[in-house]
Amino acid sequence: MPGRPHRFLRSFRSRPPRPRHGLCVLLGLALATILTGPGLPPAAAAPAPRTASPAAGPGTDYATDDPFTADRTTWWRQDRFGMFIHFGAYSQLEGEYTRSDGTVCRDAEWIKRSCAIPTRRYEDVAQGFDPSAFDAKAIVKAAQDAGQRYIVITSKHHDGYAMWPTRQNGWNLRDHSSFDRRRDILAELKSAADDAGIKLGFYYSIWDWHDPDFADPATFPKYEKRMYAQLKELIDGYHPDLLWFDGEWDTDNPVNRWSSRDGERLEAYLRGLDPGLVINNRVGKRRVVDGDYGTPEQEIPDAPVDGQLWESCMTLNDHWGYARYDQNWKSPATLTRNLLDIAGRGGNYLLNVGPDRLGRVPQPSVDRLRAIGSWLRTAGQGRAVYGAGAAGLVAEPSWGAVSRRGNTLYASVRSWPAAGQSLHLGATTPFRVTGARVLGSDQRITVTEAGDGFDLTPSGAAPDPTASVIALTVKPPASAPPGDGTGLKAEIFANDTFTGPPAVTRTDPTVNHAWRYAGSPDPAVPADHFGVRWTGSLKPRHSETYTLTTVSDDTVRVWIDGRLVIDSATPHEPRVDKATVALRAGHRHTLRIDYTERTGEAHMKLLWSSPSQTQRIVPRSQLSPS
Ligand code: FHN
Repeated sequence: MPGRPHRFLRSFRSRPPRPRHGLCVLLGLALATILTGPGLPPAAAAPAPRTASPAAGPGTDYATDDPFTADRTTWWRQDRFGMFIHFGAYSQLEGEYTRSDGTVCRDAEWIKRSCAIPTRRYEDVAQGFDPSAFDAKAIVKAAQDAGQRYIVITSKHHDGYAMWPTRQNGWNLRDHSSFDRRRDILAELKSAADDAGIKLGFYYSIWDWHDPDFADPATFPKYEKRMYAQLKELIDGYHPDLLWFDGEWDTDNPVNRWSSRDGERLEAYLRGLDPGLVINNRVGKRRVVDGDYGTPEQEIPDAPVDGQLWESCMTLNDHWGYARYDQNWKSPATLTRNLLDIAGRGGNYLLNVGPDRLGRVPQPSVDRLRAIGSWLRTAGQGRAVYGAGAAGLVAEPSWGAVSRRGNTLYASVRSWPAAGQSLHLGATTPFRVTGARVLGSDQRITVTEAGDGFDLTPSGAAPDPTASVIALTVKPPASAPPGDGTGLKAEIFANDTFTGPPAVTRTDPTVNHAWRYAGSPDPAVPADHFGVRWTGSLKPRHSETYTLTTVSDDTVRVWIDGRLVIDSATPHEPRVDKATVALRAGHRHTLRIDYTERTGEAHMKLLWSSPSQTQRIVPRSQLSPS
């Protein structure tokens, strides 16, 4: 019986749980109780069959912009640091449950499942839930004090308990608790966040342990209908800036059959409701083609993620939900350094708090968050994070992190050199340093060209034990002016062998397409068995080694100046391929891309990056059809 890995495998919790068999009997019992859940109000009429896709069909392209550069995602890419809040009926138990036989079982937001709490018993627990001390203004202030510029709160976790007065069932904070029925904590949080200029997102679990219609394929459409309706309630009622999906992975108890096709349909529905939404990749199957960004959990990628924006989510201790016994708090220095590592690799940091049963954020959490905020507010050190991103121009050093914001590199030094010693910074492309200063100190920094880069020699001690920031003003290598390109010539074949004349010939401004299951490049072209040949030239702005990245399903081959640089011709699921090519600023390099869709999903994106250029879809201005 699959489930979340056992405690000693806890570190794997951050990955979708894998089937496990040791808990079969126990969880089998839990399954029996889950399926005999509370009497629910009559379900809404059965929805359209799951295969229907509201907006799909040949000629549909779900890629509407490039998340790396879109106005829609600008706030998210600039803010960098957010607060995650895990708060729900499980919080009432504060991480501990005493079974009828007197044994004590511990977990947080998974406690119902981990401790096999009978549904009726869990419902009684929820009935006693009364987070009367929930103070939205205090929580928003804690986020502000931390320097967190967006908040994501669990609106519904796996236990299915809604934290707003949903009309889809009675399993929610308004209708099934001891809480003041006049209050709505999501509305309170939305109001406080708006007043503070902080963006608000909702976490929503697809996987639902409580809804009896979830587990059975025959009744899942009823659950799905309620899920769509709940999400519409959240969007219409609270206007969130972001939706953070979870519970999308294959698992049992109850069986979770969520598919990439389900995710395609849900994402299209949500973007139809609000085109401005930012949505994570767990709306689908946590892949590079799902949503706007990837979601590594309890870990930090060691470099910018290929093909997708990303956000690392992490706990302050060892639990997402509140667990009163868990005092294994990460230090403020570790947390601040995590944030700096993440910003230097172009990611976001979503750091979690778990309020207790009364709705109070634990003081150790508040203290750590405040310490991070204090570092960010000191001597303008926050400029190393907010609006900053991957440094590109330099290799990540062993002594700290380096982020870039405009023509300033922020070297956040954890291991300050001894007096007279230097820090080496390896350059990945030639550039000049025209200024250097230590934030929060008037000491001098001597910058000397050395080997593959520069030696930085401070004249004084580290001003900050957590990390001291050396701001380097740089003059990047000369670049060509923005191009006046119009895009690439696209020959679209109604077959996947490029046979005969193309069905459609046009100019595509970029190669940024998500046709998914039912879409295709043109209404005249079927959703399966088609091919696209893009030809023309690309004109880089920098004379550097570029990384060309494709995100493709089913096959792709790329030629630059007649040389095959990506050959991914075996049909595949959505995948990333890369090539490094030396390009010359202002020079037209010939480009050809042969892409085919066989059956199933269809995706094709061409991105690039270089030391001077962070990752993005190759822009129209740099592409020409000849
Ligand atoms: O199972 C959940 C877990 O409870 C928690 O919500 C994390 C944080 O996003 N996500 C899932 C585990 O990947």
